[in-house]
Amino acid sequence: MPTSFITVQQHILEEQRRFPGSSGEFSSLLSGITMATKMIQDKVRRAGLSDILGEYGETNVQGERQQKLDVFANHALIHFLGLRERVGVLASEENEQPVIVHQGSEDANYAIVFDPLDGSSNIDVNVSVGTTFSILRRPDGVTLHEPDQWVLQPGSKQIAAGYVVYGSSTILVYSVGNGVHGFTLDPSLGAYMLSHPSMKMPKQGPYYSVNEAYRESFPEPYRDYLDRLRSGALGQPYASRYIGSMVADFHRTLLKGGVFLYPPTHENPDGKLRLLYEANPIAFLAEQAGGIAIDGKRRVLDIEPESIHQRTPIIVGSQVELTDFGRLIG
Ligand code: P6P
Repeated sequence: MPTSFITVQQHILEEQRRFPGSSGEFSSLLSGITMATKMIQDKVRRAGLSDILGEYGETNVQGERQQKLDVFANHALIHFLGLRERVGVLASEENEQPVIVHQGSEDANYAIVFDPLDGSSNIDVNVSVGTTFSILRRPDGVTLHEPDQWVLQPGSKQIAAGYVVYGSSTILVYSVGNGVHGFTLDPSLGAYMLSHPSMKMPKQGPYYSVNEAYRESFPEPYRDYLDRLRSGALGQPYASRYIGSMVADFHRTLLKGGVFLYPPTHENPDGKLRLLYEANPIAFLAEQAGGIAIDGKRRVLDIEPESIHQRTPIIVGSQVELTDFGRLIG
């Protein structure tokens, strides 16, 4: 059957045999993501036509001025994921503390961590934005009275992760640990249709992606690395591509290969991107697609988180570029 006739629901049903202890759980969890992101994309597509643009007038836990779409996206995800009785804890970029969903329910044994609208500062200028998510199983012996412990787990414990990029089309990319698969939203059907089965990151790519405005504040090995990419030392010339929206920059890297990096800077010495709901999901997908994701020293997925909103440097991309970086850093 052509891939275009396989919906994400059908695909999930086939995949969930591989979802640990699944009994329809994964399809229920992911349907919460698909429902919420269809509503988000509807608002994103019409942002200029309604009063959804602009600032909400409040500041979030990150100290960032909340865009109205941020708030809408956060509410949509909390609502639809909160309807799933197997979900016990939700943690969002927009909320300082985790949200306990099913107080006292013995059936609740999943936590979902998400950034409802990554790159939201780009909304007003019509640049791609995205939603990222990470699904974790409740650690043995942890109760709903310890919600932080549900989410403070290394990325290697993710049982599923993915993102939705709201770009020229709306694409959901996810993995349950059995490869990476992409689904394009068909607006006429209102369904995510399989469009990118078994995605594999090219072993080397034509692009490097970094905010070069901060070059002088990168640690020296990062500056040396960028010089190597530009000098042809990796056997080919590179072009620079930087959207300033992590999901879009990673999506291009996944499809075309190359490297996306957000190094330590003077302003963000621990990097800018958040470990739990930005770096971990894309690191999980990168590795599942044959790529590599490190924080400059170790696998992103091996980092033991200490706080929900902690940041990390990230260098993620193809085998050739990441192996070269590893040799440089030593
Ligand atoms: P800078 C968007 O605000 C974001 O969190 C990521 O989506 C993106 O990769 C990064 O920040 C861009 O940061 O400092 O280059 O503007």
